[in-house]
Amino acid sequence: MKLNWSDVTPERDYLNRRRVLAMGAALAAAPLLAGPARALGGKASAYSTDEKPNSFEDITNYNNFYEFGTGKTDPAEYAGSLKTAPWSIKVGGLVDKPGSYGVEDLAPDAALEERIYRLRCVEAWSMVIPWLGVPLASVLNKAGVQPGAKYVAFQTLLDPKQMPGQRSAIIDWPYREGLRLDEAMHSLTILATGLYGKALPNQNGAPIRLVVPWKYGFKSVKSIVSITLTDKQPATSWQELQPSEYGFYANVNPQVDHPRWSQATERRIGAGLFGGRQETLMFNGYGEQVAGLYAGMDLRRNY
Ligand SMILES: Nc1nc2c(c(=O)[nH]1)N[C@H]1C(S)=C(S)[C@@H](COP(=O)(O)O)O[C@H]1N2
Ligand SMILES: [Mo]
Repeated sequence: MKLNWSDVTPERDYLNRRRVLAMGAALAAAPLLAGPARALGGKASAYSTDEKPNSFEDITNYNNFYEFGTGKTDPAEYAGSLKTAPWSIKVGGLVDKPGSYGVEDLAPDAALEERIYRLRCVEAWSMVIPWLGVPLASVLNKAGVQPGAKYVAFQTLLDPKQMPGQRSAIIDWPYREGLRLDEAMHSLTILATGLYGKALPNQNGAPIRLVVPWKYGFKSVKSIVSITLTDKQPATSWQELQPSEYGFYANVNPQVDHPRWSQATERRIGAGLFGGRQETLMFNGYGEQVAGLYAGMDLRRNY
């Protein structure tokens, strides 16, 4: 089976020829996702930005994945040994059909969509990443959300043998995150299983991770093993660690500074030494789609 880059890059010419050739080699070496490429059918998603995506090299070599170390290049160096197949995700709590699901059950290849999203880390750097994924809503609807459910809680794998970072108590492992149900059901919220047209590299949260583009990156929990519907706001790792710095909502907001640095601007990875900083946008530029979720809420208090 051979896939051309043009097959997975509908109407987009964001890569130079050298990169296309490099990707061709990468595609030949990695498990292919022919389904999604065809499913894209030459149409770019209405949800995608037309900003230039970061290079595959940047996206896979500058990461936050504390399970493999706190350095930006640690995940690329150490996450390779994570065993991502077989992998099951426990869906439970207030759902009609609780159970253990395979990645393929939750995000079938044929259902994958490309979403080119900005990612804004709370540390004030950013990237543009072409994800492949399915709306989280499609997964929750399959499980059958019960009327009492108000929040969704997520957990990363806990396995210090495979995840050496978990042998240090930086975080109360496993990494836990959560969303309000309406945030989880929003069409921008996806579970990603790939990027740049192929399976997710381990350092980016293989085999399946959350992507919530209007929130700081730490909300987008990697290598998920459980999804639980609850009636109470779940405890989350960063909020638990330092509640004065990391809130439950963590919406990107240039007007609310981190106690130790400004959030008004950001450094786009790959922009080069003289690329300068760019202004951070409210809700990371997704305000038109998501501001309504927070109508009447004090975003300074609910940071
Ligand atoms: N399990 C887990 N998920 C995680 C993290 C982590 O350390 N562990 N880091 C978060 C942070 S701070 C960011 S910015 C994004 C980075 O995603 P990327 O490395 O794919 O760009 O992942 C988030 N998800
Ligand atoms: Mo982050």
